[in-house]
Amino acid sequence: MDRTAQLISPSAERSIAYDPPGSPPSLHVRAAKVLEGNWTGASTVPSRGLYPHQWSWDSAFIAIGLRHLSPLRAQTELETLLAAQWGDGRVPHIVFNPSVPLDAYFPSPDFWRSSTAGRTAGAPRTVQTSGIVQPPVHALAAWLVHRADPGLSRARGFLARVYPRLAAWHRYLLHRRDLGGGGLASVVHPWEQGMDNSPAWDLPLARVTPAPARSFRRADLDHGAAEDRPTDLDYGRYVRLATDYRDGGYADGTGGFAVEDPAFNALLIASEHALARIAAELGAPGTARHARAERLTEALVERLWDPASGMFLCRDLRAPAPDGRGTLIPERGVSGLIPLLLPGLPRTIVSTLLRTASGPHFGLGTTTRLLPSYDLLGEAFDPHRYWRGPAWFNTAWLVERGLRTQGELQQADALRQSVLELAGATDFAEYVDPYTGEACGATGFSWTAALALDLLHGDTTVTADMELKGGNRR
Ligand code: 9WN
Repeated sequence: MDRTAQLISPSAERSIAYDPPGSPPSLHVRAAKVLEGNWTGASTVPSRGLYPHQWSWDSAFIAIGLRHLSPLRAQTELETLLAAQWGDGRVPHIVFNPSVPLDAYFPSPDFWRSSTAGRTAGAPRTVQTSGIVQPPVHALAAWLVHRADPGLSRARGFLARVYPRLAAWHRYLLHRRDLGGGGLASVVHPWEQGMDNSPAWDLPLARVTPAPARSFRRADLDHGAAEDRPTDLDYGRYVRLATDYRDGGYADGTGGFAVEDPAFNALLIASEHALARIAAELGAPGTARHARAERLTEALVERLWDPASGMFLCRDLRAPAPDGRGTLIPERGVSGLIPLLLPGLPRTIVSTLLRTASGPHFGLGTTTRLLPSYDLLGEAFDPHRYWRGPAWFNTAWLVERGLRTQGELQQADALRQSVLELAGATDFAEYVDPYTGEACGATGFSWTAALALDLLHGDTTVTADMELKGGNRR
């Protein structure tokens, strides 16, 4: 950790505010303790038992919450992740902690073999990582972290250091991952999109031959109930896709799974707007990036908007289709609501998305306590199985930000309230039953604590578009 920064800025290490003796600990104190307990010295694990390394999009969400406790730790979180970036620009989905035993998590570093199999793609030599990526929330997080303490950020040259890495990351996604040729980035593995077991993957995964169950040993079942986790068959397919990618030297373009996902691309667009703001802060014009973000928003609408479903869907690029554009996957996932984040979304689409969110498929503010990950009326809906129905706190946070961006303050306030109540009541669960709010998965989960902190301290008095488009309101 950068000791000088602590001298430069008195706010670099804000201490946890302690409650008066005898009173129950506040949500702030409890969330801060979760993040304290999951901090390793340079980054934060998502969960001590289930996920004992650094995860990419988790770290971005964690930094967004950490900025309210320690802007320095929030900056460090992102810097540690970006230090493991590959030469081709990809930011790996896991950065492994060498002191954790190999059998604590599968797939472990000896599966990915990043420093050898990833050599041509420029994998780092000194740190072991996975070879796939996760959603690009990082530029957005860097921008929000900077704004929490601009003095500290400028004194440490935080933005100047992270900007070239974030720009290279976006270049990788926009060039190497435009597998559909329509401008959007594709994911090549369900783990890349972050909603691993979504029913949206069932069709594209059905074409993948599973690796035999005896060829690997799952570690997740040591921590979670088998009926809540992905099946062995799905795990076999995840392993096959990752093995093929590794054995091809992590080169992009030929894999059996290629999907354009609305949340992944919406986050890329929001982050592109954030990069424009970062560039402007560093004295370079951000106009070209804002313009690119607008073009990407048009491509998102053109390729993934489905008027009949009233939301965005995923496009399966490997599905046989006469025009070679692949086909839309007929499953409604929460991913298709996340473009609400985008300031440039056409108003008619916004109105339709709002109707879909509060209608029978998602029950926002009506039948559910927290926004489900998948269609309540979908055939595959299961309120407890991983990403096939339960509610996650990061997607609720994204939709809350989206509602505010679109000026839907009442709905945003109600969602904010549900997140805060359920995060506290479940001891910061990894996810919850969308109807009952019952805790599922791990507790003491980092992004649940971090995003609860963010909503606790965030500004709710303006339409908080996270200052992505300029026109700084402060
Ligand atoms: C695979 C760490 C990660 C999250 C993902 C979540 C889960 C891993 C797993 O945990 O994925 O990356 O082993 O299931 O689905 O969103 O980043 O919290």
